[in-house]
Amino acid sequence: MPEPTTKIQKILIANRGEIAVRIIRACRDLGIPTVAVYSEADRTALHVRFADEAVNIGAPAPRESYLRMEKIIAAAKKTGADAIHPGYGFLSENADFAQAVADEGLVFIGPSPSAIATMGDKQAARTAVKKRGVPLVPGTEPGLRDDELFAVAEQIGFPVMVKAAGGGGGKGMRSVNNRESLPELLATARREAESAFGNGEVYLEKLLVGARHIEFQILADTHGNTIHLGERECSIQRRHQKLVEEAPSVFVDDDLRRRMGDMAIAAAESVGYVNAGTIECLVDEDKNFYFLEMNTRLQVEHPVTELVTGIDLVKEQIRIARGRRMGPTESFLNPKGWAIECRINAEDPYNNFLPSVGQITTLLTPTGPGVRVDSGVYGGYEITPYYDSMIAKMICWGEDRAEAMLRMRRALSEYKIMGVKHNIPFHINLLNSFSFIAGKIDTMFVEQRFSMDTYEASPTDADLESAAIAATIFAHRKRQLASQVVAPAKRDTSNWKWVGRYERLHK
Ligand code: MV4
Repeated sequence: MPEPTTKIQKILIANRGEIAVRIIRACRDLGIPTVAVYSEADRTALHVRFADEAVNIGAPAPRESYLRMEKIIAAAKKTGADAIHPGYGFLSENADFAQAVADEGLVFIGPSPSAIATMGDKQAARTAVKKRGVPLVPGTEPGLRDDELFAVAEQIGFPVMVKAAGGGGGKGMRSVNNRESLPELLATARREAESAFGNGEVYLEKLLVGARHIEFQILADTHGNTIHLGERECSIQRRHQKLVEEAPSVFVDDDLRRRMGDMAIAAAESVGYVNAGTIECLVDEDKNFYFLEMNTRLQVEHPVTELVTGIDLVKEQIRIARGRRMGPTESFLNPKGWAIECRINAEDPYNNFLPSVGQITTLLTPTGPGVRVDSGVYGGYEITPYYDSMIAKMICWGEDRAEAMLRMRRALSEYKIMGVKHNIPFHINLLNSFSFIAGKIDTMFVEQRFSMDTYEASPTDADLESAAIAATIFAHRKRQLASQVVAPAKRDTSNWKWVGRYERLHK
């Protein structure tokens, strides 16, 4: 008997920028026509140019366009799209949107509204996964009175973290260092949570310091198959914006991967999860791991998993939404090599990462062996202030971590973006940092131990230890590869200088 399938003959992409382009590409590979939606500010955006059809959905502000469910559903109806891919951000983790799409007889390419709702309520998520034996950060149960919260805080010990049930991704969280400040911070957190998420519920967790942020990619089909595609190391971040991700993690050995992978599958199964999702964890120095939350969407950093597994995650999402079984699982279980992603943001790393707007006057995008660039921009494109500042992602693959890093350094040095400030100098310096090269990173690294002038400071004992580890890593590489290690980037790595040299050479 043939497998039951859901008809998907045209897909509307309810997003913009690089992720809309990424999804359109998967659709084109599958021979599925696409519909873009766009705001007034995005008339000339790349996703509009690449889609087969495009519908204007309103003013630039997301509340007037990309967050308007009814306009997006109307655009699908008008163009005859039978499925909607939400991408990440915007409506991607909105259970009401997933329900509204289904109510209109359209396919939501993602999990069920109930799975989104349960995982979206971070307390409900803790309760759900706990039933399957998933390890949680020690913390409070839902529905406690203040005196009960105080008692649990004493029991688990300070510092603790107050987290909003309706938050996530670092939103609505704050640390509490001592018992004296708890009552006031709790009250403030409730007020803020009520106004930010329309849900004043908060809970406490023990604050884990110096842990790594490691997440597992999950795929689940409608036939009861749930698998994981390994981990991504996401500790390189600043103010909860990830900047660099890699797969696998230097910290995860085969045994830890097996145990964390089993945990991630159990967490997804606890809510009957279907489609692609991510289990976020903290892992401490002793390799104890704890479930933090589940992201019920495709993530920005999904390409690092794609490059080490050979899986096209967007194709798999569509395949699953069609009711088909997942592809041959053996290929999922054989990750190969190493992948690193640098998020290219229009932000000035020399000025507190201040967002930069304006026209991209010149754009030269790297390519060559092991280089993938997922971009939402082109030369002449105007970057507006309405949306996030990520304009592209560069993902490099190598046989091992050293080769992936060397290719990333090569590609970063080729990347030329002029007209707006961008964070490529940050990435170049990061890839020259001893700690990063040695894999000695945690979630505090960028904010507390890295600066754009790191290479000018005298090295600390920790730096020297890292350098020794790095030297060992590089000693295992060919002399030819090691010789490509370039000098640390100074301020003169700006594109202006590069263009100047180019012109001198050719006059
Ligand atoms: C934590 C934590 C430490 N202890 N919870 C951030 C994103 C969201 N998914 C949960 N996050 C964290 N939760 C406890 N109990 C550390 C993080 C965290 C983090 C915190 C501060 C600065 C950067 C961070 C990066 C990743 C995770």
